[in-house]
Amino acid sequence: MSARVAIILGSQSDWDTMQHASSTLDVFGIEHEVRVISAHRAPAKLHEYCGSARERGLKVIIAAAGLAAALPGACAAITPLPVLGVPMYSKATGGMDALLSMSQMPGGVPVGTLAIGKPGAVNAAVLAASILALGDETVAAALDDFRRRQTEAVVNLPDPREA
Ligand code: RP5
Repeated sequence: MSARVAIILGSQSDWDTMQHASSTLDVFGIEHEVRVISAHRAPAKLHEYCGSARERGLKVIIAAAGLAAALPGACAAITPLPVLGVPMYSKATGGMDALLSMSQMPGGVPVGTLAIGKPGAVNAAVLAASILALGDETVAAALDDFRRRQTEAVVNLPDPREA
C-alpha cells in the first residue's frame, strides 16, 4: 500500500527525534515515507515533493525542523494537505525559535504545531492517526486501542513509594 503520511525532515540530524513519530505511526499500522528535504537548502526539491503529494495519495504531512524552521510553513504554502509541524530542540533557544517559526503562520496558511522535541514527534503521529481515523475504521480501532492502553498504564500505576 502506498504511503498515507509523509515525515519530512529539515536535516538528517532531526531523525534522532523524529524516529519517534515513525515508530508511533507503526503502532497504528500507518504506511509512511520519510524524506530529508530542507526548505532552505533544497527549495526546488521541496516544491516538487509537496506539489505532487496529494495526487500521490498522501493525506497528512508531518514536517520537522529546527532553528529558523521554515519547512512546515513552506509545505503548507505548497500543498492543501494538513501539515503538522514539529519544532526541534536547539541549544541556543531550547527550540523556541522553531516553535515560533511554525506557530506564527499568517492567516490562511496553517501549520498545526506540536510540542518541541519527542513529545511533539509522538503527538504529530497520534494526530495524523486521528485525522486518518475519520475515514478509516482500522486506524480508528488502533487509535481507540492505543488510548485505552495508555489510560490503563496510568490507572494501574502502583503507589510511587512502593515502586
Ligand atoms: C534545520 O536546521 C534542520 O531542521 C535542523 O534542525 C537544523 C540543523 O541542521 P543541520 O545543520 O544539522 O543539518 O534546518
